[in-house]
Amino acid sequence: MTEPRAGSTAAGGVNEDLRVLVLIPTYNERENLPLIVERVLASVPTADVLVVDDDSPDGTGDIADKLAANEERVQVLHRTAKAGLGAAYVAGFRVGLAAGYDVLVEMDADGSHAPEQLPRLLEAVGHSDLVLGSRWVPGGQVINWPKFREVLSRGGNLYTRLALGINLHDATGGYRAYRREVLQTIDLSAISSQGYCFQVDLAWRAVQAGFRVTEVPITFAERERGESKMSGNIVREALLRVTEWGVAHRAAQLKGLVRRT
Ligand SMILES: Nc1nc2c(ncn2[C@@H]2O[C@H](COP(=O)(O)OP(=O)(O)OP(=O)(O)O)[C@@H](O)[C@H]2O)c(=O)[nH]1
Ligand SMILES: [Mg+2]
Repeated sequence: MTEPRAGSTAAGGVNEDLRVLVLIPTYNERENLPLIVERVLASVPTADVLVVDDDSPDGTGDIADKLAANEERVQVLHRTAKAGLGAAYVAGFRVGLAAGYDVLVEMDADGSHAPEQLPRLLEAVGHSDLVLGSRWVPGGQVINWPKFREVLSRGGNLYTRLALGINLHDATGGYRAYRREVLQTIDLSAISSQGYCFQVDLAWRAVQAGFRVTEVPITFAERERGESKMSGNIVREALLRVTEWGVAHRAAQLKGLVRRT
């Protein structure tokens, strides 16, 4: 049998040469974590998992430790206090990069991001640098979402597309796969955004750095157990910062235009 060529894909389209780390940030997800980890391990037999827990008061960190003790593909990063989704991901990215992973995946713990759809993202990351799991492209959908959440998400993404002039339909989504080069290029220490804004921030930096960003349709399901950490502040932060980036971007474009003429 011949060795698989670097960059070749195995059955199902997932490139088995790539080392994949799935980052799962958790804050009070004790009911959800075991099932989501089991589903990831089963869906992509070559992927490892890193749970990033912010000292959840409900003991999610201990549950994560038990999962790690039973399965060598699972690791845990314990952080000392709740510092937000963005900070948890940045810490997880650093660990994953240092450990030499080729692809780093973002996935919520609450079941909204189906691990069974991960092969689709990993197949796409074979020919792009950042793959966004997208609710708002043909084939994408949301299940059990209240209408106001859908309106907020669609509206936020439309605004982002217009403000930044990018052709992305779900820049706020949090189910994605990054090639390590993207995260090595972006200055992670400069990222202070949280929530949805964190997701837009990274996508925007990737686009600006010239990376290929693609979208694949996903089915997003509302969490069934545990509490949401969504808040008005998260929405306000995103609106404000996307506007700032949009204005800065348009000003830079205008300056370039004036200089040329
Ligand atoms: N480590 C860490 N994880 C967090 C923090 N805030 C949220 N998370 C996790 O990030 C993921 C997304 O948070 P959610 O509360 O589901 O936010 P959401 O998906 O916008 O809200 P829902 O749709 O209501 O679920 C979940 O896995 C959370 O446990 C945090 O401060 N630290
Ligand atoms: Mg959620």
